[in-house]
Amino acid sequence: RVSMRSARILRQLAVTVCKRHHHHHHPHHRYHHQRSAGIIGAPFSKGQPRGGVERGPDLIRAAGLLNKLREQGCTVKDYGNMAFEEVVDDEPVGRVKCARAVGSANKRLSDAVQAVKREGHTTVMLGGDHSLAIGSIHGHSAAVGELSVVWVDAHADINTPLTSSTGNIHGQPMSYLLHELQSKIPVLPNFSWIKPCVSAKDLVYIGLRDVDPGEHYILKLLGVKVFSMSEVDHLGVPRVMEETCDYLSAKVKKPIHLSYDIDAIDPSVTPATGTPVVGGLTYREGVYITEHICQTGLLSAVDMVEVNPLRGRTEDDIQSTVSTAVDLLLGCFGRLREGNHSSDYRLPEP
Ligand SMILES: *[C@@H]1O[C@H](CO)[C@@H](O)[C@H](O)[C@H]1NC(C)=O
Ligand SMILES: *[C@@H]1O[C@H](CO)[C@@H](O)[C@H](O)[C@H]1NC(C)=O
Ligand SMILES: [Mn+2]
Repeated sequence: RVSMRSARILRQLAVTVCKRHHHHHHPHHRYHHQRSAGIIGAPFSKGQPRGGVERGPDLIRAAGLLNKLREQGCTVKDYGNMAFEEVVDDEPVGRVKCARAVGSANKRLSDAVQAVKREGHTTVMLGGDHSLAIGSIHGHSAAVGELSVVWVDAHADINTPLTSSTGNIHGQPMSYLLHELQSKIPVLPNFSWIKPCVSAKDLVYIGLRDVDPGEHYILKLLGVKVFSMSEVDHLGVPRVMEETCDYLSAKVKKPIHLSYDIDAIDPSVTPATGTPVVGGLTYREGVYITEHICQTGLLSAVDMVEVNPLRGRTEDDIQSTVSTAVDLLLGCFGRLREGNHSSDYRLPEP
């Protein structure tokens, strides 16, 4: 088994070789897999009760995401915002709220993600609430096969419709996607298209600090790899990331789906979100996670969810939340905090 460190060195070598090629042969193929972003806006909020989160995609774009990605050498194609079906009479099914709207929206999103993956991009799904991970991960897997999922969040979002105390589907997406939980999922309207596509052993959580009893039971039952904030405190984020990537690539290196909930970051930095929880990741820890995942060369899809301007008390709250979301996405596409210069840079002579 190749350790992540040697994998990284191999990758750096590959990059050097590619750079040489770049001048002579293949100008368009350098870093293609991680340097081409297909942006999908998903202004959807019915997975939870608070309005405002549907404004996430436009705010993140307005903060300059596309230009900043291009400035760092990334090809960007913006597929715009999706339109979702209006569902009337979306009565609760048991405790589950807005099942029809959530099911229908995620079906569309899954189809969109499949199409964008087939065009060769790393998909960037701008939410919207975290129920959208159902369609995003489903579509990603339908296009590329088995995945590793890295879920960065204050919450595990793994309630089943029957363990959930709120009935909000943004707290349940992983339960619909995991093979191991299928016998525990009741029939819901507009959910019949979902085929479970993730194995518990291919899932890693980072940043958990608000886990419901049923969720905690499920995580232990399935033996899911979890780096809660206690592990982050104990090990530090660099070690957490080494262990995450070693764990996920122990056998085969699968494409990585990074599902990033902005509430993973501490609310002192990202307050404009629906369910903030104290004691989160620092800005630097949050960015480090994206840098490390980018360096694996395996990042194939990213979700950035739960940015909600109506939950910020001040303009600064909103600005800090949105610009952090942008920086996390830049980290996913190779931004270097150490700085950067072009290979033909020359110092000016006096
Ligand atoms: C580094 O700088 C060069 C030249 O400005 C640019 O083309 C390249 O994309 C940059 N790389 C990153 C990772 O920012
Ligand atoms: C979702 O449910 C609504 C209402 O029952 C129905 O009109 C619609 O066609 C369904 N959509 C999908 C994609 O299943
Ligand atoms: Mn979440």
